[in-house]
Amino acid sequence: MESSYEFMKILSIDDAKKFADDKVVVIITGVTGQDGSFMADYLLKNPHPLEKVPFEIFGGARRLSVSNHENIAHLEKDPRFHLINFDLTDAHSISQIISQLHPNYFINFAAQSFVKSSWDFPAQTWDTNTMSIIHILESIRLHCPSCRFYNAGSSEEFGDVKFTPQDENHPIRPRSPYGASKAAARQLVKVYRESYDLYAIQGWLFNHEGTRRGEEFVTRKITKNAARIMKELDNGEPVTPLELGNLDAKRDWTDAEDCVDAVWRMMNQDRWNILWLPTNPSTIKWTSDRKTLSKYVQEYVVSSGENHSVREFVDEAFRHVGIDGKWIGTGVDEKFVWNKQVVVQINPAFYRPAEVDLLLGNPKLIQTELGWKAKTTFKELVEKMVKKDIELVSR
Ligand code: NDP
Ligand code: GDR
Repeated sequence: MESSYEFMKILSIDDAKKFADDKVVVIITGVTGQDGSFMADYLLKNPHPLEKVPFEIFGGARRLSVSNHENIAHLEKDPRFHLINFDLTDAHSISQIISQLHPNYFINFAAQSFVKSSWDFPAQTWDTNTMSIIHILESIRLHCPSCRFYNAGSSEEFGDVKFTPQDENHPIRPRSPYGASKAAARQLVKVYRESYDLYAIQGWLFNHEGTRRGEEFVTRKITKNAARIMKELDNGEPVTPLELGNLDAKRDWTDAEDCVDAVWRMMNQDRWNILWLPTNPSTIKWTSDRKTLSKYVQEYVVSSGENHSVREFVDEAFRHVGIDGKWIGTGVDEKFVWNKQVVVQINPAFYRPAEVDLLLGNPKLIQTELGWKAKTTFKELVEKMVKKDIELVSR
């Protein structure tokens, strides 16, 4: 039976079960968001690394009053992709899905993912990002212990950084309720991995962006507004400046489409990890040797290994729309000016109660052990995002 929602069809668990039989079942939560939707695309394009059986992908989405299925609309007709009801704050929904569908992989991208909101909604951030991880881990332990679990960790866990670049040995020093929620989730994942031999891991992904990036995150905010301002100028209309907060913050921005490949490698380390594959290539099977797997699986830093300031991102994005502006002034009075028009200005409302000034990841371990490397350069990433926003604004 299908649900009555007007958006993409959402399967009941009973109907979903029929599709799950004898398949490699992958559950992707947060599938309406950036990473979840790119992960679904990636899996539908790539074969499973160890088994010849096809994937069946179940995307978890929560009910909202207004459709948010834009990122997955193109998957509606794919017979291997299904939507199911899922809410991280509802332990019952989590247990139903895991006990009934018996997933082989559970990839948790769902979260309250906006750092700035985490000061406004600290308890909701905690319930969504941390309490839920207990529910997922408990359900996996009880109903499906061979399921591989990935939880989306963050460079925000490093926060107030001690050394640069940050690698897997960097201490956890969060600066926001969001960072703290992910750091606590990491400890839970570790405890369950070690206590119950679960393949449960949480990578440290640094900022990653793309054409499906949420519009409140700074990169997408910049590319979207660069396209808007380009259009205003082309039409001879007055320009409404883009307002930003801290221009000095530096981030290691990677392409989200590159990052989902890294996540999949982390979830299949018996296929990709060059350190222990050669020692026992045929005996480590992905469902059969949980003890070995849980003992050896690693959590990796995933990043491009290069960082840029918000100011540099502005420069690059606006250059792509033909606005080669100049920065004038300092502090809250700093402005990006082109042809005597203010194009970007500061609004202190976008400052945060505590800032993470600089993040730069060291991706050496994942490069060496899993053969992953960011493919897209910073310039290519900005260009791709700007192009998409020009296309959207021109419709
Ligand atoms: P998005 O904000 O694009 O997506 C978040 C997803 O979580 C959305 O689909 C959202 O659904 C869903 N969600 C939020 N609350 C709930 C809930 N209570 N129940 C079910 N679903 C919920 O995030 P990204 O794709 O950018 O990030 C994916 C994950 O990776 C997140 O956990 C994030 O914290 C983490 N991360 C992201 C990084 C990045 O740079 N992108 C870097 C490091 C970590 P809805 O549409 O209904 O709101
Ligand atoms: P971040 O991403 O907090 O790093 O979290 P965001 O794009 O929101 O901020 C990056 C930096 O830009 C500065 N900034 C602004 N940020 C926003 N959003 N809006 C502005 O107007 C603005 N002006 C300056 C911020 O202060 C900050 O320093 C992202 C999310 O995807 C998390 O889920 C993820 O865990 C981390 O990246 C790694």
